[in-house]
Amino acid sequence: MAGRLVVVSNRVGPVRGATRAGGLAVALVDALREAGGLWFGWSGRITEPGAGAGGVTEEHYRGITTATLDLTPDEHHDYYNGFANQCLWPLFHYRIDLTAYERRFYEGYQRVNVRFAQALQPLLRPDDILWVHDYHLIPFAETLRAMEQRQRIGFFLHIPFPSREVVLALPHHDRLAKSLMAYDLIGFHTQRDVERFVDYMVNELGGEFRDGRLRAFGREAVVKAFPIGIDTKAYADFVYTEDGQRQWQRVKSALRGRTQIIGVDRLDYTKGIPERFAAFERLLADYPDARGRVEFLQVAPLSREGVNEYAEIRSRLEGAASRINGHYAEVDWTPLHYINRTVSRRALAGLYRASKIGLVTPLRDGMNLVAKEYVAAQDPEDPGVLVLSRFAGSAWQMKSALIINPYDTVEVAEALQTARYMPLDERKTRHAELMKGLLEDDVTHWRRSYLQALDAA
Ligand code: ADQ
Repeated sequence: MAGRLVVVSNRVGPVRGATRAGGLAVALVDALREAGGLWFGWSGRITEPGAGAGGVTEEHYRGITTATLDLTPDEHHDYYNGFANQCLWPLFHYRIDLTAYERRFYEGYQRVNVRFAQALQPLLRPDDILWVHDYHLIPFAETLRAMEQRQRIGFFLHIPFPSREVVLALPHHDRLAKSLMAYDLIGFHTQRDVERFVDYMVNELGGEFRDGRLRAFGREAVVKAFPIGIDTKAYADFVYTEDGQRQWQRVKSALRGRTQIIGVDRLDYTKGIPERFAAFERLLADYPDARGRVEFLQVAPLSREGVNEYAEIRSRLEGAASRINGHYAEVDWTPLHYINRTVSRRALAGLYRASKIGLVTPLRDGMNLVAKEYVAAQDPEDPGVLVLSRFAGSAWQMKSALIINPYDTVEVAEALQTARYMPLDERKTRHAELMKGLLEDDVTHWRRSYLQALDAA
């Protein structure tokens, strides 16, 4: 790649060693390290206007520069909680019923994109290559283009692109579509997302699509799927770290030979956690041999607490958990363990390893990295079984999992029962097939292929 890499995302994560949180943050930091680069976005802080919210804070660490801005309370309300998380997020996950559209959200969204672009512009060099991430920043490139910036700029959407009828419910959808066309490369997780995007652009907005290139609004962009992966090798090694081993041993001895099912998600209504609880309840109701022998551990740290729907789903799950335990628990057996804390990545690997079944049931998900982490953490000689929603992007790659419809609790309960009794040979075969895919399409492959395509776009 020729120039310096500039990554732009809503939130800039920590770049120093052990504190690096999610898989995406790690992937981006690695990309920036490889080429040396700049990471630009929100600091995570909310500051009153005039109290420093306007300025850029620059930090340097091992060849990576981070440049961050604070949001004002209004910006945070309208842009982040409002348009991004109460409008685009639910809509793109097919939850029109939860989509709150307010004119001021949209205006705040545009305003923050302009302010971010204005703040980045003086830091840019003519041969930089920009990689902009996710639904918070759709208008970003168009704003930069209006400031005569001619660098190569790519966009990657981490959430699903919904079908045309759903997009049409969004006021100003065509305005946003036009903004997207200011990018040179528009990347999605799956070929299905590409197809839905192209269908919308061509059949609704009169675009033309040929040989992977989309023409619309007098502009041209390459449109392509780049399924994100995890750092598969490193993840498999997490199990053998001190934290991983400690967690694994701790759970194993607490289980006393029982089978553990595990679910791990940010607490979000797209992840299908209530449906998952219901499927587990069905397992206990329909298969009495599971009672006393199976436990379900759900780890779901709270997220986006400023948005109402997140408080609602939280109390709904607390109710369901206590109902299930109230009905089925014995003095020496608690069927459902529900934890709202974040666990370190290494400890999480230990939890996955101790769980004979990974239960991943989003109602819609761009990709879902938990499914991949669960498989990577298994013992190849005695692996657990992944039960995976057909509505996760990862289901298109992970065909050797037990693929289910998360709305059909009877089907999910059956899959859990199948997983419980799956013979070792079959578990090993499925796991080997899944691992082969995870090792080939890992996170390094994802970012290299994206950046190559951007370079060539
Ligand atoms: P998310 O919606 O956050 O990401 P996901 O892909 O599952 O969903 O990633 C979650 C990450 O958070 C995983 O790495 C997981 O280990 C971690 N995590 C979850 N719960 C945790 C806990 N209790 N403790 C510690 N870590 C925890 C969005 C899209 C996805 C897409 C990703 C990447 O919604 O569809 O896969 O971006 O593109």
